[in-house]
Amino acid sequence: MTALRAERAELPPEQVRDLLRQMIRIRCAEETLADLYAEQEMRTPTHFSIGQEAVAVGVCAALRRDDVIYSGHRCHAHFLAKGGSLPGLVSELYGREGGVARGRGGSVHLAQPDVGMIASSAILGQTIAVAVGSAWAFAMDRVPRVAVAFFGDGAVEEGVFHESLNFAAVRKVPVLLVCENNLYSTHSPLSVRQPAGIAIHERARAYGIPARHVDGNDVLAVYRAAEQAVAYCRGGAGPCFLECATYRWREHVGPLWDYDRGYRSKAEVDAWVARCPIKRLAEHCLARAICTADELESWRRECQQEVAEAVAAAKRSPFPSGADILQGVY
Ligand SMILES: Cc1ncc(C[n+]2csc(CCOP(=O)(O)OP(=O)(O)O)c2C)c(N)n1
Repeated sequence: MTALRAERAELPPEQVRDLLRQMIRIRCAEETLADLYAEQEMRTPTHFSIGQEAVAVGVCAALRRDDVIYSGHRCHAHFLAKGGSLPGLVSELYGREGGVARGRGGSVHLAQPDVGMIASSAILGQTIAVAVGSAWAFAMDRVPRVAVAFFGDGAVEEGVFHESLNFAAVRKVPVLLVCENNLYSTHSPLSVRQPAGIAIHERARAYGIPARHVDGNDVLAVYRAAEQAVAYCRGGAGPCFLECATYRWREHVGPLWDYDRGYRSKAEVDAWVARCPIKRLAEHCLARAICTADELESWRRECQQEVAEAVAAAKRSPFPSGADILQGVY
């Protein structure tokens, strides 16, 4: 596809450092929350993105603040990468008034419209249609804004995925469709759910949508692909599709490691952990003197401090009062 071709221009060092810091921050937030989950103070089902940070960070780095994103149940990384409030996320998981949904939505309903994180929803595929609608509105208003839908490989099996791609292609709407292919839908591997020999991005091409397969654990590759795709959408040419190959390290929902459930092996998880997107970019940066080991360590400490403060603030924040619990319910 000429709209999406591989290019390997070097990014400015400051931008590479920023990508690395953002991934470290998201990892630190999620690992801390996963550790704290055992305290049973967070009562929301929680789908961690640990291992998948490069997709969120690489795509969102290619967006402008007034571009919008939509996500699904695994939305923490998308929310933070688009500039969502960390204390707002943490308080939401603790079910407190200080949360971005005032404690009423939990982990799968993160939204912060002022930074362009419009909605996330646990109903598979639902927000793909809404993202297409947003993008169509941008096209009708003739404003150079782009909408992004993040979704998993499981959402590709929903009817709404196909309706949305068809409509987006026909109307040439400026939507970037980002499939995070982590190989599993809950505990079912791709091989038992989708026909063999047809990659997900090839199905997008069947709708005439330019589509590319990207190493989703290489944030630089994701960023470059997203930059081209976003330019294509913004220019009015229509939708674009990225299939990002990645892997979730923890269980489908919850904080644990789960190689004992019979659907994947420890060897498989270990192989993906070895391809950690943060480790890869850190090694890249150290080898090119883009950052030092001391800087890496201080970024980690800063993130830990920031997350600790967000957790403390969440624990101080009140629970929603019963009196207005129905506010926001339609
Ligand atoms: C319409 C619908 N069907 C089924 C479910 C149950 N469900 C929740 S998450 C999930 C798996 C999703 O897999 P995928 O889209 O690949 O995302 P991942 O969890 O791997 O990030 C399923 C089947 C749902 N939430 N919505």
